[in-house]
Amino acid sequence: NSTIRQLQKEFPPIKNNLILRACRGEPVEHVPIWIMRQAGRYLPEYLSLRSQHSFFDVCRTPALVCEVTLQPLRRFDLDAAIIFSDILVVPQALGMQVDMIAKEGPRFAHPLNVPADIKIRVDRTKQASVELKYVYDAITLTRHALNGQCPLIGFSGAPWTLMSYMVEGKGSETHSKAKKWLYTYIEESHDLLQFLTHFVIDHLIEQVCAGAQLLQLFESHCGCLNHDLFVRFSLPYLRQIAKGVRDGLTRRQIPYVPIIIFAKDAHYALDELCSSSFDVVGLDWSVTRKQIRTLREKYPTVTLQGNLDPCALYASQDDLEKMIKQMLEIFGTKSYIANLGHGIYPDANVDNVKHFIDTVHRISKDMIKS
Ligand code: 1CP
Repeated sequence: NSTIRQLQKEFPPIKNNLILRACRGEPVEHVPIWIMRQAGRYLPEYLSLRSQHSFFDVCRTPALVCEVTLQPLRRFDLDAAIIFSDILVVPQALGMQVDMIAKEGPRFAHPLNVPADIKIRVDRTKQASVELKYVYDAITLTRHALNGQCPLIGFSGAPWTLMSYMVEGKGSETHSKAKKWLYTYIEESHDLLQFLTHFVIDHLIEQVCAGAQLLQLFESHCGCLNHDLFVRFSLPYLRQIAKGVRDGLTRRQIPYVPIIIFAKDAHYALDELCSSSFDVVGLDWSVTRKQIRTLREKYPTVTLQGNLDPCALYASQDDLEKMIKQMLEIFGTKSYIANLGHGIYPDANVDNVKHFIDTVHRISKDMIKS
């Protein structure tokens, strides 16, 4: 612990803290922007590195994580870096085998079919600080390499999203296998979600100890839940994480860092999310202008993030500019972080990504000045 604190003291001073100010609702010169999956397959330099290393080998090698995390920052004027990792490092840390299959995505060798599998496949004695040390080492290295250019975001998958992968064993349209647990193995589902919650809290706190300056929690699989299932099987654990990270950092005497909740497709629960003590609520691209205006009126102290359709990057630069202007007019320039409304696609046009970032900066700067 003392080594970590020593290292933290030696981190270079921050030059651009716009995104941290936006999280706190403080004035900014222009709206900060980062892009979900900004390090990834749309960048030729990422593909070139990936042709030599497997996905999880990159994740487990701090020097490669650092390189890939910095790649988009060399091209674009981004206001945050996000550590290169994956939400599925958590099930791996618990002893589950997950492989990344080219053109398909993640695959679990032995998913959880019935609750009895939990005892065999999930090792509850594992500790984040030990199993995921490679993530924390990568964060410390990258924070130094960033040299204060902008803040570094740490992240984790949320319990329901992790559980649904552990049961389905891969991506799914309906998540019906995982949802079946919520109707048939109710107690066992809560037990697994509760265990994952404690692990995720530890994982997030360790990332902050290692140097993460902002956190994002990904609850990506809300589209297959309804309000009732969300309130029972997702929301209580999200709230525990917000509180658990806050309390854990206080206990360790580490300054608080803001937390972003990105619950994809939870358009039915925006009120609950905005009143859950997260600093920032990320909105996916399907949230309407009307919903955004209502949230702004009801929750003026909650910072919002989002929500340009990732496919808008296929549009002409003139059309893109119109959409950006509209987005800035709806969200406003205060308590706002510009982003896409989900991860960028592998065929996104790099010039349009640059145009998106520069245009958000230019237009918001003019709006703030006038
Ligand atoms: O071949 C490759 O290089 C793999 C592509 C890839 C990348 C670049 C995967 C596989 N993961 C990542 C990195 C990643 N994943 C980051 C890095 C930081 C960044 O630049 O943003 C982050 C934040 C994630 C988070 C993640 N992984 C989520 C939550 C976000 C979301 O999209 O909703 C999810 C659901 C995953 C699982 C995952 N990992 C990879 C894929 C293709 C998927 C989705 C599979 C599916 O369910 O269809």
